[in-house]
Amino acid sequence: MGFSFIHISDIHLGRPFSGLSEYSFDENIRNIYKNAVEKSFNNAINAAIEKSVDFVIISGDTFDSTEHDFSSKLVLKEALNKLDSNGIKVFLICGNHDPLSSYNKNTFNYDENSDIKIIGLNTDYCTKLPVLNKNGQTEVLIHALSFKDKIFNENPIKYFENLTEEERKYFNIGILHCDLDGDKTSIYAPCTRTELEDFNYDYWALGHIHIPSRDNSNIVYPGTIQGRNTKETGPHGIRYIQVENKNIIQNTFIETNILRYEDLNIDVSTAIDDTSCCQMILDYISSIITGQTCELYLLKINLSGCINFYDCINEDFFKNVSERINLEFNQKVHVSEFNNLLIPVADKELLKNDDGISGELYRASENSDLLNDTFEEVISQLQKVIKNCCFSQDEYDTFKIKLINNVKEECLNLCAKLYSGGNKEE
Ligand SMILES: [Mn+2]
Repeated sequence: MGFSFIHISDIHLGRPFSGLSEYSFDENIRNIYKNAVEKSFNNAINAAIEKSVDFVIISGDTFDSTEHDFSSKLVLKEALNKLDSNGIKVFLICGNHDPLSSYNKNTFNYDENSDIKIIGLNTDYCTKLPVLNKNGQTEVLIHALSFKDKIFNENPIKYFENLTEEERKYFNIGILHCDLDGDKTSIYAPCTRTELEDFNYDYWALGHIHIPSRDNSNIVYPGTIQGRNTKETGPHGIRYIQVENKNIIQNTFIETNILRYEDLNIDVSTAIDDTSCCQMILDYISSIITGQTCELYLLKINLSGCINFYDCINEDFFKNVSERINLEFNQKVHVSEFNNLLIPVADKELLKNDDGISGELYRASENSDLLNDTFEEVISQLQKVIKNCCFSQDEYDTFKIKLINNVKEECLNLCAKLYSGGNKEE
C-alpha cells in the first residue's frame, strides 16, 4: 500500500515583488516577474499531475490579502479544478493572510462531498478527515486547522487530538499554519517542535515561514513557492512525499520558482588583477546557474579577500562587471547590489615611514610594550567586572597571543585601507 502527495504553502497570490523597481524599464524582465508567481504555481500543479500524486496540501496564505483580487481567485480556481479533473484531492487551510473570513462561499462553492476541501468552508474549521485511496480504503488521516481570523494568539495544539489505537494504523498528517519555536506571544499560532512531535503524527504540513526547511524531517515548511524580495534567497518550491507501508520513502524538494534571489559571497583573494577578478566573478555565477531552470537571477554580490589591486576597485569597475554579466548571461542575470568587503594588501615598508594616521596606527600596532600594557589593563578591568574571573597560565598565554594577533591583523587591514584611501585623494 502506498501513496504520494505534494505539500505547497505560502503562495501569496497577489503579493508584489520588492526590489525590482529599478528594472521596470526593461520589458523582458518586467514580463518575467509579472508572470512569475502564476508560472511557479503552475509548475507546482504540473508536478502534482506529472507524479500522479493522490492529494495536494496547501498550508495557508494562498492569497496575500483578505481582499482576494479577481485574477488571483481565477488562478486558484483554475488550479483546484485542474487537480480535481486529474483525480487529485486537495486540502487547503487558511492562514493569517487569507483567514477563513476572507473566503467567499460563492466563489469557492464546493460542497461537502467535493474532493477539494477548503478547511472551514466545506468542512469544520478544525477537522479530522479520512482519505480514501484508489481502492476505496482509508490509508491516511488528515488533521487540519484553519485561521478563522487574521490573529490566532493561542497555542494551536489544543485543537489537535492524540491518536487512538485505531488511528495509529493510518498515516496521520497534521496541517497547520503556525509560528514554530518562535516568540510565545506571537499572534500567529505559536507552538514548539516538541509539542508537535508529541502527537506522533507521520507528517506535519506547516505553513507561514517563507524560507524552506532544508532538512528531511517530517515537520516541514516548504516555504513560499516564489521568493518576492532579497531576503527570500535561494531556490523556492514544494515538497514531494512518497509513502510505502506507512513509511516516508521519498521526501524531496522540487524547485518551482521562475526568478531567484541569491546572496553570493565571493572570495577573490587569488585574483592577480582587476580583469582576472572580473573573470572570477563570471565563473562563480556560471557555476551557480549552470543546469538551473530559472528565467532570471537577481544577485547581491559580496566581494571579499585581500588584494593588491585595491586601487582598481571603484564604481567604474562594478559598473563594467555588471555590464559583462548582462552580456555573458544573456540578460538572465542581474546584479542588484555589489558589496565591497575587499581589503588591500598592506605594504609594511610604506606604512612604517608614513607620517599620516595610517603610519601612526601601524607603528602603534607593532609596539609590543604598548600591546602588552594594554592587554594587562584589559585583563585587570575584566577581573574587576567579572567576579571569579581567573585564568590558568596556559589559558592566559593563549588568550593573549590570540587577542594581540587579532588586533595586529585588524590594524594592518585598517592601515592599508586608510593608506590607499589617502593615496586616492591626492
Ligand atoms: Mn502566514
